[in-house]
Formats: sequence, structure tokens, C-alpha cells
Amino acid sequence: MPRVFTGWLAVATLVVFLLGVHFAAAPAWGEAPEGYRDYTNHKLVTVQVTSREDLRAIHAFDVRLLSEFEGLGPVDYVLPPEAVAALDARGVRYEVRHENVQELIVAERERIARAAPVGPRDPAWFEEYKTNDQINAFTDALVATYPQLVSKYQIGTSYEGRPIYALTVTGTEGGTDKAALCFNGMQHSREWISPMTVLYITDRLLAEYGSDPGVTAIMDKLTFYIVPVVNPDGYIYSWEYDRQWRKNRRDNGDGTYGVDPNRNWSVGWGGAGSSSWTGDDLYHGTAPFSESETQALRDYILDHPKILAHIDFHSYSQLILRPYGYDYIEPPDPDGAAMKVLGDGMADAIYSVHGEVYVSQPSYALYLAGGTCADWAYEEGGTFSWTIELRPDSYFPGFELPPEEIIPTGEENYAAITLLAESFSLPMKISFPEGLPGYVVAGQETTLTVDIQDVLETYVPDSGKLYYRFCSGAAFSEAPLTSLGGGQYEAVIPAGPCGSEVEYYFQVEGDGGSVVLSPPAAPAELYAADVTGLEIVLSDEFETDLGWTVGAADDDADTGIWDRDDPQGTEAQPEDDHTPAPGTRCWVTDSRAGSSLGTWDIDGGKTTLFSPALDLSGGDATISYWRWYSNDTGSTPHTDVFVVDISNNGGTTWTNVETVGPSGQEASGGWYYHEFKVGDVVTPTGDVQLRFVASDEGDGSLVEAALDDFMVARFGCDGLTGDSDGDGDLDLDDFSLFPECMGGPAGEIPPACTMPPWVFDFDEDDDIDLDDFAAFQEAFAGI
Ligand code: 0X9
Ligand code: ZN
Repeated sequence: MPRVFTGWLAVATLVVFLLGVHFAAAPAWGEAPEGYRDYTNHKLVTVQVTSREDLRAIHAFDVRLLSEFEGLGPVDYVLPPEAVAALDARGVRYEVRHENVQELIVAERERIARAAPVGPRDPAWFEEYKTNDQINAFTDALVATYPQLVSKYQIGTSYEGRPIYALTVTGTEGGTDKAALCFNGMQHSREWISPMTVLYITDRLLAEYGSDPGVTAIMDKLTFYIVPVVNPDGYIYSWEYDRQWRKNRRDNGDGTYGVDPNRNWSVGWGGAGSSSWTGDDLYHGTAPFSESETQALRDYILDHPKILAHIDFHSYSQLILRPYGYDYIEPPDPDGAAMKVLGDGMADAIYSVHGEVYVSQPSYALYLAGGTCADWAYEEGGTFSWTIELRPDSYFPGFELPPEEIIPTGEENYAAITLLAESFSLPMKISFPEGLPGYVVAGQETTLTVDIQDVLETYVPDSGKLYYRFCSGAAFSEAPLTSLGGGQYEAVIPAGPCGSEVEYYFQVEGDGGSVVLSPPAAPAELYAADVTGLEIVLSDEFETDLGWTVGAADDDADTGIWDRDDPQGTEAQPEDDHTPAPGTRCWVTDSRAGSSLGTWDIDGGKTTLFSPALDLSGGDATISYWRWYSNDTGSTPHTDVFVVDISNNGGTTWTNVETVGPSGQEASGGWYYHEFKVGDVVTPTGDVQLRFVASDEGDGSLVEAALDDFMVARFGCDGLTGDSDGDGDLDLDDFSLFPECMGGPAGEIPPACTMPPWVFDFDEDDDIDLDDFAAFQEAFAGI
């Protein structure tokens, strides 16, 4: 069950009072400058806003909005104690996340003051946050260290007259007119992790050029246009006067300061999620591009029409947001689809580095915001664009991210940028929307789906080929890629003999004369799949009852018990089973949605689902299934796990197959495929069984699990000698292939032989000769 709100003020007031005794108003690292904003006893609070009046009551005080959106529902603020008292008087619900924000600010400043000074070329530079001056010294040092690869120049001037700098980073090869990527940080003053991340990525690209072949290739193909600090005035103000400052430092002429740069762009300007009130954190300014900082970045992007992709780095929330954000609309395909695929790809790349989940979604799905940079960059700037919200994932520690996380944040986002760069440095991109097979079935054709995406060149129609062979070392045969429309193609691997391995690669041609291979190092590297006989022992889509049972002796969950039905979708539970229509049912931990998310989820313990007994006495088998698991929606997310076990003795002992969760992407809902070989876990016997155990062991966690499309398949070859096409019989097709392979001992395969020679080695003397031919004739005659 979700936990209910707790932060009631009686306790809070007392704590405030006590903390107040310990905390002086002045910053502990020295004398406070005039105008210093002190947050002593200001609280980090999530308010449950239920009306416009609530918002008005909050804004009667000098508050800092932390959420980027204010409306009905939960909103995060930094509130002075008087505002908290006003919420109490109104009976508004809220939860106090931190009692004294100044404590966080002072701790951060004292830590920074204590840190040993490091020069800009010291590897420890990224171990602590850096001031605007230190950042400028760092970029100067980059230019001095890598004069061939990076240049720095001023692209504009801030409201208070400070230079806004950009770095151009590119390899020494590839000419002067390369395709380009652009990224920037620090539109928002308090988001200190953003320039550090931008600089980490820049530094790493430069350091690895010439030593890492992948980086060398992308820098020779692309130019990177980089703006570490778009809003220097605000950044300095956040360091010196007000740690929670978001906007730039324009004097609005009415006693208020600042325009939100990320509401000042022209697309959707003045719309939802922006404010016309000058004092507001989301103030959009007097007109689109009224601010010199947004003008500078706009002109910089427009000056470089070869920019294909752009990222605007912010914090916090761990999100990858693609256009649009000003309205509930999608960019037309193929752009919309491409930005989704690339955004999802960046999320995967980030996850693979430190296991951090950055959710990839359209911006509007977060909240509407008019006048943002990414919408403009896509719509007017002619480039794909994303907003990436960096660490942490929630309000605490919010903008005061511990410095130990600077480098990991840099590392994971470096992976995102290099992935993007790789995607944009190819003439064309070949990908496989359905993946590539781990095995193919003997005697059957295998159809592969191939996506060809134009990047720097356009695909030449009909130039795409699949090259394959069933015998390592033999010449490749060729098959066409046939168009399915929309940049999608189909290639067919013909039937092959059981026990062989098919090796293959793809080749496409671009209108600029480039040839793109997949895998890129083909034919030195190839895709491969075992050709095997297949027997389906059990294929259960759970539409009918094939003997599964629910309940172990020690099961103790009181709700959310496994049932087999058409699930009712919730934020945590699937809306649809996994089987394509007309399939509707799956096993799920109570298919009902209920009145709230926590009504029919698992509560109070565990619930177990058992498979029927499987007879695998004849040899090894592969078991596969699609599973769903969600433990991230409650108030204490990521605490429970989903356990899959196997027994080979009728349930006497169990061995773990996999445990999903407690954290990671696969614990956040969604259908995921899992496959394993039984023999890798237990010895296959005549009495094999699986169990799926989902549990909720703590309070406050919300858990749902589901299972569908369970399959047990057995592989192997009966070994019909001479059946070169693997169609299960000996016929003229097989016979006609024999002469090609005759004459060479195994290992010295005649170049024309496209079959593994053993297919014809009837007498198993490792040599294909006349004896085999005679045996073949005999076998053939016997049919
Ligand atoms: O609100 C913003 O400007 C960005 N978030 S932040 O917390 N760094 O201020 C995100 C903008 C994303 N766009 C939309 N949600 N429409
Ligand atoms: Zn931001």
C-alpha cells in the first residue's frame, strides 16, 4: 500500500526551533555579502496542492519552486517557516523532506572551502564543483593542451556583461564541413551538475582522440559545438548569493530579477508551464528571445546548420525528454520515431554504465512547458533535440548532488553522447528492430527484419544484400533485401543443415559512394546462429488451462494472488497480456485494477505460481517466457524482488533461475523476455518444474508481477547424413550439392562448397570422397 502523507507541523516546528539555535544567519565559511539569501529554517517540502487558492497562499511568501511545474497535485518547494505555518492554517497537506535547507547549503560550501585546490589539468578537477572562473580556466587549459582539436570563442554576452563561451571540438581528419552535434549546460543557475557533465564529456572526447578508435572515428566524422555555461550571471549568483536561484539576472524594473532562460525560446512562448509574473521562477520574459543568453545560444545553433542533434543538460530527475513539450503533440515521423529510438538508446547506454535509470519519454508527458530550448532547436534550429535531466532522480539531494557523483554522472552521459555521435557519424545506419536470432531451425527459412536509416547519405535502392554461408571458410552466397516500406527491409536466410552454423552479414550502399557493413568489421566479424532441430515441448500462451497451480504451503500474501485473466491496466500492472491478439490472458498478481493503485497489488507476503511438471529426460531444453515486474510506484520503491526458481526433483529442492529487482529498469514495469538453458542451471530430468515467486515484504511498496508466453523447446539434430538443406529428407537438392564438396578432406574445403563437409561424410573418415558418394547413392536409393 502506498504510504500516506506524514509531515505534520507539530513536530516540524519543534525541530525548526532546535535547529534555529544551532544555525547562524551568516554563511559559516565567512562574511555573508550584502543581499545574501539565507535559507535557515526554510524547508524542502512537497505540498499537495488542491486549489488555486493554495497556490496563492504559498506565493504570499518568498518561496522557491523546485518542481518545474506548478499545478494541482504534488509540488516541491523551499518554503520559509511562515509559509509552512500558513499551509497548516489552511489545512493543506504536505510532507517535509528536509527541515533546514541552509544546512545543506552550508555543508556544501564548507566542503568546497575545505577541498584542496586543484589545477585545471589535474584529474581531481572533477571531484568537486567549480566556479565560473574555474570553468573558464579549465576551458583555456583544454585549448592549451589540445590546440589541434579544440578552439574556444565567445558567442555572446550575458545581461551583466560576462562573455558566454563555446568550444569547437573535432578531429584532425574529415575536412572542415563535418556533420555536427551540439550540447550545452547551465541555462538554470542552481543546476551545478550540468556544466560539470558537459566539461567531463568534452575532456574525455579530447583525451581519447587518437587512442580510442571509436572516439577517433566519431571526431573525424563530426564536429562538437559545446556551450558549458549559457547563463554565467545566474551561475555566479547561485554560488555567491542564492543557492536556489534558477533564472538569469535581468533587472525586471519592478524590484524583481530574472527571466527563466528555458521559457524564453520562441516555440510555444508564453504558453502552458510559463509565467508572466516577473517574480516567478518560470517567468518567460517580455518577448521571445528577450534575453541575451538565449539569443547567443540561438544564433550559435543557427550559425551551424550542420548540427544534426542537440542536448540541453539540466538537473534533476534522470530523464531524457524529447520534443514536444509545449503541447501534447508528437513530431511527425520519421523524426518523431527517430528521436524516440535515439532517446531510448541513450537511456540504455546510460543504464549500462552504472545501472542508473534515466526515463526516456516525450517532454509533454512530464508537464507542458512553453518556450523551451529543445522545442525550438527541433522546430526552428533544424536539429534533433533532447533535454536531459541529470542526477539525482528526486528532490533529495536535488541540486546539491554530492560531488562524488560528478564523475559517474559524466561517465554515464558520455556513453549517451558517444552513442548519439556514432548514430550520426555513419553514412547510413543498419539496425534490427526485432533483434537477430540466437539459433535458426534446420530445414526452415529464417526471415530477418532490417531497418536502413539515412544519416549522412541516402540509401541506394536495391543495393542492400545479405551475405551468408553455412560452412565456415566457404564462399558467401548472396540474398537481396526486399523493401517492406518505411525504411524497413526483409532478408531471408535459406534452410540449412542441422548441426551447422550459419554466418552472415549485411551490406548497403549510399548515394555518396559509401558502403556500410553490419557488423561494421564484416567479413572479419560476422553474425552467427546455430542451425538446429527444434521440438516444442510446451508452448503456453495462458489462454487455456494447461495445468499451472497457485499457492505454496508457506505463501502469506493476502492480496495480489496470482490469477490467469485479462489484466486491467494500472501504472504498475499491464493493460494487455503479451500474446498478440486474439490472446488476452496471462498470469498476473491479481488481474483487477481496483479503485487505487494499491488496491489489488501484492500485500502482506508472497504468492507463488507453479508450472506443470515437464519431462525433459531426453536431453537439454531451453525455457523462455515474458515477464512483467513493477516495484517502483509506491512510496518505498525498489525494495522487493521477483524470484524464478527451477526444480529437477518434483519440488524437493529449488535452484534460482533469475531474480528481478529490487532496482533496475526491468523492475519498473514493461514486458521483458527471458530465456535460459535448463542444463546451465540444473541437470534436466523427467520431473522438472518452475516456480514464480512475487512478494511484498515491507510497508509502502507497491508490487505487481505477470507472466506470459511460456515456452519449452528442445534442440538437437537427428543427424540425417546427406541432408544438406536440412529439410528432413534426402532428395535431388541434396544430391546436387555433393559434387561441390567432394575432393577435399574436412578442413580443406573446396571453395565452391557452401555446406559443412561432414554433411556428406557418410563413412566419417573426415574426407569427402567416392566412398561417400557410393554411400550417398545407396541411401538415396533406399528412400
Ligand atoms: O522546466 C525546465 O525547464 C526543465 N526542467 S528543470 O527542472 N531543469 O527546470 C525541463 C523542460 C522540459 N520540457 C517540458 N517538460 N516541456
Ligand atoms: Zn533546468
